[in-house]
Amino acid sequence: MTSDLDATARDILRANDRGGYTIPTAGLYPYQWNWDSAFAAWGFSTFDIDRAWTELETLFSGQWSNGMVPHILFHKPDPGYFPGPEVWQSGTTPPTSGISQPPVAAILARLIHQRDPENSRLAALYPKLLAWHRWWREHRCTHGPAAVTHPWESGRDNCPEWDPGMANVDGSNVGPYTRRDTGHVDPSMRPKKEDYDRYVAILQFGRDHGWDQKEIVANGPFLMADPAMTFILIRAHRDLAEIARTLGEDPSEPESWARDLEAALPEIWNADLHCYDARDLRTGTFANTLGSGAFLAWLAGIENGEMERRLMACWDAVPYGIPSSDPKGPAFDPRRYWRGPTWPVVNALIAMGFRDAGRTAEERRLRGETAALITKGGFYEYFDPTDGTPCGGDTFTWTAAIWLGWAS
Ligand code: 2M8
Repeated sequence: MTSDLDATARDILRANDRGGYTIPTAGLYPYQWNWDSAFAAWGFSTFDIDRAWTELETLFSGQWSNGMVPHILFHKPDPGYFPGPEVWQSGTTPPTSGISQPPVAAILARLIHQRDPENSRLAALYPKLLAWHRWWREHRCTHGPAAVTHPWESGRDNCPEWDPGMANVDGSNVGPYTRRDTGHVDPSMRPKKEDYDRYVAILQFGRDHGWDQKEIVANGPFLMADPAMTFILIRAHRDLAEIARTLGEDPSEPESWARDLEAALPEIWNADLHCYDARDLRTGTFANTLGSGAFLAWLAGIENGEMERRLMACWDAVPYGIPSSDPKGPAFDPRRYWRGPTWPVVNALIAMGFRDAGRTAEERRLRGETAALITKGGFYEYFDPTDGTPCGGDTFTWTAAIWLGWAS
């Protein structure tokens, strides 16, 4: 059984390979996405190490001169996705989006290197990773914790954490546009029209200001501190420092960036919610909602008893995986994208934290629940955590990749 699924997962990665980069799934997502691609590289590393490094190299071929690695690389035009390169207008080669995505590449490059002790390809990537991490430090960590300037930058597009920031975005003047996502999958599982109007409005602000990072952070329509991004960055900075040591480079910069983010954690501790919470940096208000981002504390090695009791109660409320929002909270919607479903890719990151904290029982439980979803439902994008129903896109790259790298 397992070996059949291993073969299917490898076939999915090969079928989604467009020559040097992998698309998340045909139709719905026809381009190279940033964190999907880093997971794809991890999956490839289990059977084709050369292809794994190539995936990361192609991802960094889209790096901007300011160090940012964009969230989408538009290698070849495809009318099946909105918003495409003509909307973002990056002015770069290849054309890209104008925002970034969770920087998991250093975390996964370190795991890939453990399978391939030869240093040359990691050494070539290292300065590019360092430049990207410096971009995060200079343009997204100016308020202390890591911030996102667009819900798409977080990777958890319509999660309830973004509701207070989105409420202040005016989406009424964006002009006509045609969504493509709702033609590929069930619209009831996707963000709503009012969400898309605001996504487009935030995009238009950045584009109309020539993607000037200082202007976007100072005056853009959306700026929220993100616990998930903060925890991922802490872990990624530390892993980058380890990579530096392996290569004989100086690890002190990424080490100090990780320490500074740790020192900023009290700013996103919501004492009423008993866990880390997103915070609107324009108004100072907390989202007051428990999401899967809070669980990534373990990925950064952050623990406390109060948080643990709260998070475990949230997990215990569903049979399958970590839900993307609290099943007992008012926003919970078990099949609507990031407002309740469980995502194998986030489970894999949380499990890395459990493993490193020596929490083998929790790691085993999360692996078992995630494997059960895939075994019963297939390699879908995400799943209903209350009954395991597969949702979103099928033959999904990062689900196949985490199967090979972790869940199998
Ligand atoms: C989803 O996001 C894109 C926009 O970036 C979309 O809905 O069009 C998110 O799940 C994101 O995390 C993911 O990287 C992307 C591709 O799988 O899809």
